[in-house]
Amino acid sequence: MTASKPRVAIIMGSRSDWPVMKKAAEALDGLGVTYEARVVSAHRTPERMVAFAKSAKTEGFQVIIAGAGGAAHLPGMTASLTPLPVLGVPVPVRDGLKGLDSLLSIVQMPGGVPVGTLAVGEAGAKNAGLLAAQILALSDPELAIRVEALRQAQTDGVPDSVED
Ligand code: RP5
Repeated sequence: MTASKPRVAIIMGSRSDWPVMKKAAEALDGLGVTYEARVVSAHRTPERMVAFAKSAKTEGFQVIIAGAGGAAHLPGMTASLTPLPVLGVPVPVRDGLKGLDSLLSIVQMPGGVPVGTLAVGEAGAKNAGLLAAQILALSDPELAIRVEALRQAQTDGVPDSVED
């Protein structure tokens, strides 16, 4: 958790999702975006999920990143209960279907209740953090400068030769 008021909520169905979901937290840290990470399970703590989703906007969150694996209902259920944008991260579960189950559970939302679904696993979590920052940057010029600088540094860091 960061010190000042969190702008992004990172929620996940289980502590076991954190090794993947911390990539979202790292992306936000890198851009100086405040966040709070919580375990909120659609299946094991449904009332916690409802309470969180219903109060997220009044708590001051502006974007929600929701990661879950297997029968990954957390992003969609959360999106059904809040007007905030929800970014869904499919977490690959070791004993599951390697993330395909998570992906399909999150991406196939009915029309009218959008979840912005990212890639399976760490790349998806990282991109969820970056995308949350880009959303916030629309109304935060200083953050927009940091987002653009990061993208430029990434571009500058790609060599055009295959050898050193
Ligand atoms: C989902 O079940 C969680 O998001 C997690 O990805 C998966 C497995 O959870 P654990 O059994 O590891 O707690 O709800």
